[in-house]
Parts: sequence; structure tokens; C-alpha cells
Amino acid sequence: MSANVQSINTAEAEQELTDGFHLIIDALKLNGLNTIYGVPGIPITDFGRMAQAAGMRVISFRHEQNAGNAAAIAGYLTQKPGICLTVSAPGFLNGLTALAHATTNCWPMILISGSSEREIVDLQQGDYEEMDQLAIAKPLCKAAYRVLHAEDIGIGVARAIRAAVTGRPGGVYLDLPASLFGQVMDAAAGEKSLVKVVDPAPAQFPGPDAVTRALDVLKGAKKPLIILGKGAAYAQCDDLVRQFVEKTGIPYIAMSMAKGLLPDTHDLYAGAARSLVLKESDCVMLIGARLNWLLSHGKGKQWGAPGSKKFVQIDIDPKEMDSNQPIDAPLVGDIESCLTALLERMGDDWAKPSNDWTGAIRDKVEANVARMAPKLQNNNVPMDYHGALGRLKRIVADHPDAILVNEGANTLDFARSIIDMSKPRKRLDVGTWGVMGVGMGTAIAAAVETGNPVIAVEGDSAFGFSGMEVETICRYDLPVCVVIFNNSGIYRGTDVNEAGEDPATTVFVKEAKYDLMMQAFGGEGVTATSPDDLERAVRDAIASGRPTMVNVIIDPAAGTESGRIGNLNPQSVVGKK
Ligand code: OXT
Ligand code: ADP
Ligand code: MG
Repeated sequence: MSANVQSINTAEAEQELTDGFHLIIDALKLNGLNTIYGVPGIPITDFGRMAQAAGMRVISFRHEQNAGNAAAIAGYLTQKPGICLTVSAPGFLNGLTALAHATTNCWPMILISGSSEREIVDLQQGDYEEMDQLAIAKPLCKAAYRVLHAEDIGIGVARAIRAAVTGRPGGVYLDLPASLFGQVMDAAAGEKSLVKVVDPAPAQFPGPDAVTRALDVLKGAKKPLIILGKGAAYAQCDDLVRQFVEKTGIPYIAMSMAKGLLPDTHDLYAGAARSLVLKESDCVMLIGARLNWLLSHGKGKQWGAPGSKKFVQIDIDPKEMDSNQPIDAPLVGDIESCLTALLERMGDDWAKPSNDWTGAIRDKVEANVARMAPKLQNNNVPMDYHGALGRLKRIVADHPDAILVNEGANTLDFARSIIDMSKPRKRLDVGTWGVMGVGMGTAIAAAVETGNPVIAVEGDSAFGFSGMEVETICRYDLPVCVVIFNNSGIYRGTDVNEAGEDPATTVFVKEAKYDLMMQAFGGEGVTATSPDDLERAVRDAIASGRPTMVNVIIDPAAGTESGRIGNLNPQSVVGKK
């Protein structure tokens, strides 16, 4: 061996090296991203192992869509992008639905997928799990990036973080080809290449004119209404929201995931007079809520006479303004900055709405609450939604920090109006798309991110979309109690197919024993046939903190088609067969 070669070898031995695997882990950790939700496999199996060895929490799921839904809701809860890690092509596609869901809901998330070799993919030569993932992801998320060189990992991760959380939050795709993970570089240079993102979601202040205009419109209103949306819950300026509502004295309703921003028992909460306030108000102020389908686009019978209202809207995205209705006073900025500016400029002589308006609302609320109360006490067997949810309402009231996950149709709609929430970000549900299958991913992330008890109230159909994750819940021993509203079907369990032997499309196996699924993996499983059984089982589950499934047998005839949104079903002009 020549002297020359030896000296090179010695120098190499002395040079500390790093690689793509470690740089990605270091880049995430440097930015406080310490939890990954994913499914292992080629080319990211070792990455997951190394991340775990480096002290990250890596929650391994049974299907990427559920891992993605977990990452999406982690983003909503923490204001940091939730990370979902998948393999190439099929794993990537499984995660993509959740990335689109996060983007639609304005939640920050990064889907990181391993991908196949660029040279082969681009020539379409049939690589293992070949797919041009970057091109496919682009239209379904806020931004999409690919990193080809180890020295660009720091910048790639930084761009992904900033794109996810800045302005209107959303999903970002980060494409990492297999060859990147093993690329080697000098460790010191690698460390220098990493980027700690400074001020990832900068405050956005509204202009002074916009603030004056908004206050003028509110002052001119006789029957004002505030609508709080999940953007206001995401913003985590809960005290300001409360101060603003109370100082203005304006009645408010909360969109489903904004419930609990102020307690649902608050004097100004008009949730139980929803139809009245939407119709009768003369000015609506939207705070982190969009005038989309969930608010019938701000028009129609529900909204009273056309042109009878003025709109004030706070949103971080200027393009949201005038998207459905002309906005008289747009306040473009983050909710914290906007509310701070409004409160500062309101002065101490603010005139609250008249008692005619607030009193009429209170009367309606009290009448509706009183009308519902006896139904919630019922002890019917088989159970109906009210009897079962009446018990869960009491349990949630006794456990204000518990997180309620909710999906289904009737199970969703009844639970939303029956169960009062008293703290912010404690109600997590199907979001803007009304998507089934978010349940178990959401429940897992809620438990992992907060450590609080989780009660997942699930329609039996809704649960089926992500049901295999009960194994994940047991494996990580999470304090999740899954309460299945088992009416043996989608909407109802009573449909009959008159035309053949196959079951009707909306019915399931009758009274399936879902509780055995949790038992199969070492958790608790209980069947509840009465409200008393249900209450006992859920209280036991919360006290024990053990993974539990309560299989609640609901009267198959108790629900209605599509719950509260049956009107959205198209009708055949020749009638149903
Ligand atoms: O004022 P009025 O008189 O109008 O009364 C209102 C309130 O004032 C009053 N209220 C109260 N009264 C007394 N006390 C209190 N505390 C109180 N609070 C309120 O109650 C009424 C109603 O109030 P609410 O709820 O606030 O108002 P409203 O009018 O309902 O609000 C309108 C909306 C639009 C905001 C609201 O309805 C809403 O948020 N809706 C969301 C609906 C939604 O997203 N649904 C999910 C999708 S449905 C369907 O698509 C399903 N699929 C298809 C499918 C999906 N989605 N995804 C995928 C991936 N594949 C397929 C499927 C498969 S649902 C489904 C499964 C269903 O079966 P399950 O077995 O899971 O569930 P079950 O139905 O239980 O069997
Ligand atoms: P909901 O379904 O509860 O009505 P949406 O998801 O439709 O709520 O609307 C949330 C809105 O909040 C989005 O338009 C989003 O741009 C906005 N938003 C999110 N975060 C902030 C924030 N920090 N400041 C201002 N607006 C925000
Ligand atoms: Mg059902």
C-alpha cells in the first residue's frame, strides 16, 4: 500500500460522516417535530428505526390513511405540522387522502414519502412501486417539494414546515427518493446545512381602516351574531375570543369543532337557537369560519331575506373574502392580531345588543333545551340516540379535559347538538369534508399529543373505515375508549333489498360483536344494551385509562337517512325503486 493511500484512509477515518437518514431526523428534531405517524416498509423502514433510536416518538399504524389522519389532527392540536411517513406508490397514495383532508381543513401537516429511483421513474422503466409522486401530490396540497441531495435536506424540511404553517395552514408533500437516505456527507457540514425555521407563522396584522370599518358595521347592527369556526380554535387565542364575545355582548354559535372555545353553557351561546339566529340576524361576523356548505353558503331560506345581512369576516386568507357572499368588512389577518386590534379600538362605551335580541334568543335556547331534556333521560331498550347520548353528555361534563372524537351520520349529528363542550379543541370530528374514517387516527393522535382520555363516539359504519387501528391503540396502551353506536347499518339497519338475496346496501351483520375486536388485542370489550350499561362501561374505561371498546346496541330504526343533511341527497325524478 502506498504512503499516499494510507494518509487518505487515515483522513477519512478521522472525518466524521453523516447521511440522509440522520440529516432528516436532525432537521425534524431541530424544529421541534418529535413525533412521526406512519407505516414502515421500503425505503423508510430503517428511517423509522433510527428516528426511534434518536428519541423521536414513532407511532406505527396498520394503514397509512389512519396515520395521515393522525398527523392532520396533530397539526390542528399543536399548530406544528403533523408528520406522516409512508412508503412509495401505494403507501403514498394511502396517505394522500389524509393530506388532502388536512389541506381542506386548513391544518398543517407534512406527508413524507419515500419514492423510487428518479432515473427509472422518469423513463417509466417499471421500478419497484414506481410512481411520479410529486406530480400526483401537487394539486392536492398546499406545496410539494423533492429533495435530491443530502446537503439540501435542511432547506427542504424548512420549506415544508414554513409552507404548512404560514398564512392559511395546510398539507405539504415532501418527496424523498430512496437514494437520498444513504447519501453520505461530512457531519459538520451536514449540521451547518440544517435550518431552524425562525417565526414560521408570522403575525399578520389587519390594517387600521379595516378595523374601523368592522367596528362601524358591528355598531350599526341591531341583531348581530358571531360564528366561531375551527380556525378560531386552531389560533389558540382562547382568552381573546372570550373577551371579544363578552365585551361585545354579541350572541354566538360555534361550528362543530369550535364548540367549547367558550363553554356551550355560556349565556351568549345560541347553538340551540341556530335557525332563529341565522335567519333573524342583521349582521354576521365570521371568526375563522368559512361560508361553505356547512353554512349553506350564506344564502337560502335558512338565512332570511336576501340582502338582509351585513357580513364581517376575520380570516388569514384574503382570497376567502367574497367567496360566497360579499363581505362588507373584511379583516384579513390572524385572529389573535385582529381581535387584539378590535378590542383596543372598541373603547369602554361599547353598546351591547338590545335585550329584545338577546332575550328572544335566550327564550328560544331555553325552550329547545327544555324540549330535548326529557328525551335525554330515557332508558329505552333497545337504546335510541338520545338515551345513549344523554349519558355521554353527563360523562363529558364530568371530564372536561377528555377529548371527544366523533364520526358517523346520526351518531355525529345527535352527538354534536347533545354533548356540551366546555374547553377548546376537545371536540374532533369529520371536518369540512364530512369524511368517514378519521376516527381511530384522530383518537390515537389526540391521546399521543395530549395524554388526555379520549372518548371516540363512532357510528358502526364510520368505525369500520379505520377499525383495525384498535390493535394500534392496544399496542401503545392508549387511554382511548371507543364507543360504537351499533345500529347495524349506515343511517339505519332496517333497509331490505326487495330485488334479490343480497343484503340491502346500507345494512350490516346484525348486532355485530365489535367489543371482541378490542379483546382480541388485549383491551377491554363490553356490550351495552341499556343506558345504564353504557354509562358504567365508559366511566370504568376513563377511570382505568385502558383501551376499551363499548359496543352500544342502538335500535336499527332510530336514525334517519344521512342524519341532518338528508336534503343533500339527489332525488330521482322517476322515484326510488
Ligand atoms: O335551531 P333548529 O330548530 O334548527 O335546531 C337545531 C339547533 O338549534 C338544535 N340544538 C339544540 N337543541 C337543544 N339543545 C341543544 N343543546 C342544542 N344544540 C343544538 O338542534 C338542531 C340541530 O343543530 P345543529 O346540529 O347545530 O344544526 P344543523 O342544522 O344540523 O347544522 C347544519 C350543519 C350542516 C352545520 C350540521 O348538520 C353539520 O355540521 N353537519 C355535518 C354533517 C356531516 O359532515 N356528516 C357526515 C357525512 S354524511 C355521509 O356522507 C356519510 N357516509 C358517506 C361517506 C363519507 N362521508 N365519507 C366517506 C369516506 N365515504 C362515505 C357514510 C358512509 S355518513 C356514513 C356512515 C353513516 O353510518 P354510521 O353507522 O357511521 O352512522 P349512523 O348514521 O349513526 O348509523
Ligand atoms: P369551520 O368548518 O369550523 O367553519 P373552516 O375550516 O371552514 O371552519 O374555516 C377555518 C378558517 O379559518 C379558514 O378559512 C382559515 O383560513 C382560517 N384560519 C385558520 N387559522 C387562522 C388564523 N390563525 N387566523 C385567521 N384565520 C385563520
Ligand atoms: Mg350506523
